Amino acid sequence: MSASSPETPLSLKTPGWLDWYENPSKPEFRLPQGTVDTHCHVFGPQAEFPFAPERKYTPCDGGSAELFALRDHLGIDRNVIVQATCHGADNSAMVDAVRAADGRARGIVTVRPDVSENELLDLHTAGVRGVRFNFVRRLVDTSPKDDLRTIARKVAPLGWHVVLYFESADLPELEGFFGSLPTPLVVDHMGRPDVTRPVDGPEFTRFLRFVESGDVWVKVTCPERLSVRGPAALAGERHAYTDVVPFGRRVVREFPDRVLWGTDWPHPNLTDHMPDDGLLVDHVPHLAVTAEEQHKLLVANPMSLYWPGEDV
Ligand code: 0GY
Repeated sequence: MSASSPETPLSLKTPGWLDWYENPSKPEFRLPQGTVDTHCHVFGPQAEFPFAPERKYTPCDGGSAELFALRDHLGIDRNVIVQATCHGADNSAMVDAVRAADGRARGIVTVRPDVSENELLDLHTAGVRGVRFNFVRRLVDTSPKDDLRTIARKVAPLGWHVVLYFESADLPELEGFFGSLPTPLVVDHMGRPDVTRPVDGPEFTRFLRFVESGDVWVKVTCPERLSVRGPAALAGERHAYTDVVPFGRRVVREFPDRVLWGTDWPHPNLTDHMPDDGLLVDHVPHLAVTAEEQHKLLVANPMSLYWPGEDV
């Protein structure tokens, strides 16, 4: 469906594009056995899986081989591979990666409202368990609610969930729509809080009340994307993105059974630095401070959502 012909010229990366970190450090924090990275992507490789014409950026390649190498390096067991917007609604790179993981990955797709039942069944068989709705304006042109409602109605019978990506300022406008969807909801990156605002202020509190209002799960992901302070740590310490910690910590404390963790590799659209993925793992024990919280965040919660009934 998407293989490029030998004549297809490869597109150049978006100017200023930051490539993923080549030699990530070994984390000090040992991830528990069975850890699931619930938010990562694959980019191409472009020669095999061309990027979508409607994309808003052209990334470097980041295929399944590199993703699985990182998985093994960090001590992760399984991945949930989320369709990246640079591939539009052509899920073939992501599905190919899920298949290559041989049972150790699940997928989240982007589909159009006219997707057929048979296409959805094929995706389910391949390992897909959710669909992503993206409301971030720099990534997608439109997100028509009627189309999204149609998609949600089609995937609900498969037991899938909807992954939501939005900016925190848009939650008041979107909340009613989210609440009307017939599936569990999984929110990317804690709803992208402005971490310069108080963690107990009205904006983040509103987000937490939204989480409380239904079957809503939260990815406590992307400190590197949300941080204003950045990766600077005290000399000799491996604790980066400290300004994001109170937000992640509050979510884990209030909803220990509905939080998920992930790397966001290969980290699309970062502009000031590319994180050392080893440091992202060392961020985890600041969010989930007890062994019980860590096991829920990293193993039990994602297993119940993506591999229900399966033992680690
Ligand atoms: C993320 C965040 C971003 C991009 C995408 O699919 C994507 O292109 O998800 C972003 O630019 O904030 O979750 O990887």
